[in-house]
Amino acid sequence: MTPDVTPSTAVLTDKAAVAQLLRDMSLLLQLQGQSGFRVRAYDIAADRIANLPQDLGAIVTEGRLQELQGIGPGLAEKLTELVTTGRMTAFEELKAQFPAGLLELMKLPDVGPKKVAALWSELQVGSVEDLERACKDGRVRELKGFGPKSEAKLLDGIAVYRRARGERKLLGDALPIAEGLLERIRQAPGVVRASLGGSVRRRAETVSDVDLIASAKEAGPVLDALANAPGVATVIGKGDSKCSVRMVQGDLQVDLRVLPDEDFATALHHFTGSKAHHIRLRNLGHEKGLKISEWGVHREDGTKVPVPDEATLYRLLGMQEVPPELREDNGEVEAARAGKLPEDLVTLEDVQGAVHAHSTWSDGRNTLEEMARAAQALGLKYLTITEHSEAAIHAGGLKVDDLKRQWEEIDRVNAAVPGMRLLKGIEVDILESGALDYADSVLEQLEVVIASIHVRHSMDEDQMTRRVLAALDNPHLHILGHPTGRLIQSREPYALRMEEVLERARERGVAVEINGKPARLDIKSEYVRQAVGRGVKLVVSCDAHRQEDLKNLAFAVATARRGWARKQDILNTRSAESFLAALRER
Ligand code: DGT
Ligand code: CA
Ligand code: ZN
Repeated sequence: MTPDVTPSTAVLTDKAAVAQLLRDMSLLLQLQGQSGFRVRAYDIAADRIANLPQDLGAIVTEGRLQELQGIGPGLAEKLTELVTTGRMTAFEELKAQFPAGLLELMKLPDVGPKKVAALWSELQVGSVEDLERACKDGRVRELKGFGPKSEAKLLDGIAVYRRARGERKLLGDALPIAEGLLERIRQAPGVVRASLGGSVRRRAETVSDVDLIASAKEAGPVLDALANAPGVATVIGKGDSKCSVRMVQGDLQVDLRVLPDEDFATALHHFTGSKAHHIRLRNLGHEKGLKISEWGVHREDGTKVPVPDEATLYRLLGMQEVPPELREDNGEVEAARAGKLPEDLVTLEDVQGAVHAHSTWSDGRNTLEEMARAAQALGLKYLTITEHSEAAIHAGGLKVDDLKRQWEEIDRVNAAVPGMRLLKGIEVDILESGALDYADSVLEQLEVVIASIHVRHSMDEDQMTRRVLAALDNPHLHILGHPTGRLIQSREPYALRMEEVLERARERGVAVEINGKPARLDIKSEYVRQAVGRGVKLVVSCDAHRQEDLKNLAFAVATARRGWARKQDILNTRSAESFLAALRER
């Protein structure tokens, strides 16, 4: 592939993925026997990119890579190629000189470039499978620096790695890749319609893969568009109507199915799932003499019922159309049959202001003005600035004096960016006692007070519930932040009696946050539904620590929808004035 020299649009902007490729490049150079500056330059650049506060795509398209320390003209050219095309020719050429599975060895725990180099040059170990065999045959212990113990450790490491590889991916990692590919598929020759399917379309918290569905007279060129897409690591399989690939980024598998347009709606519906939702619909169809399957809807005599869109399918079954986020067999089928499904679930377009943002005043990467302009660019009217409070030392928590200087800066930015309003807020720590980290005399001066727990997660259920209830009793509190403290796949929620917390929030008129950070999604959709049922006020938040994080709002909205929240349930769908008033209603 020839490098695209005009840096037009960026296709691979994930900093972690780019940094990983640079580290792989460094390893391959070492395996080739090179050392010194050339090798180190890739590692230095990898660190630079991984820790870059700005948007990588913008830096590349604006030709500003060389302004970064440690990135010279040669590397800048290669990086530009990588970011704008998804490939780096120099890397591809070097990689072709080694077995395909060699780089994968680096992903094993405690395996670095030195070990990979020894295993490859001494034992011709070129893949995880080779290494497993070599360990089991007792050949690895013969190498200098390895012994029987290292063989056992490597085998354990392989088991850990294989388990992790089977793990589900965060929606926040998969969705941008899926949307990029969908855009490409839509532009492929002959495509009539195309959509996301599966758990990604349902906006599940985690997904095992990406499902794409498209319609076209001829499937071939559409399947090719996926197989040749930038960022594809391997084509796993390709047939007449289906193509599966694995992406460089996140090791993510993507399946595309292409059908004639008359089958699009039923196929899309089938591959959107969930399976549990389908089973219910199939049974309903059966009662009406209709057979619903992957292949469409058929009458008992075998004739096909035309189904131009999903709405038609639901109409045939005598029910309201169910939005994809609700298709989990959690009562949506009964509600849709009774005509009781909410038709005004909150949408991203409904949201007027973003809640929960940090700036360089605490642990954020962008200035207040940068955050304000980025929020405006997304069409928002206001942004709640909520830095950490004094107790959050590691997150750059603000002292009361800092806070006053920050308000002056907020006034300045508000004057400089017309049409955008930064609200003066705080994310105040809930201390162990349940007291808030600032005195009431400070809290009462703030426009928005969010309170969250950041330390002492491991109290027992009674203690933790008392702690949160005490915080909710503070008359200056407006919003309870990330209420359960979970991090998806890495930290369990605190032990907490959520029903009591939601009930107290309702009594006190405190809103509960739906945090949109993809690893948090806190509260989760099941609790959103409970909160809506109890009449608890809710906000959707971005928990932004840099300007790109403002997009997290979309994940908060998805979680809200999965919890059946309507526009009226979410306070930041209102204007700034009305939002502030609603936070103060008791
Ligand atoms: P995932 O990939 O685990 O995150 O979740 P899904 O829902 O995307 O599942 P996936 O990719 O295995 O299949 C996509 C959809 O295809 C699924 O939601 C429903 C449909 N489907 C797959 N296998 C079956 C099946 O055995 N029976 C029925 N009724 N539908 C299926
Ligand atoms: Ca799937
Ligand atoms: Zn927080």
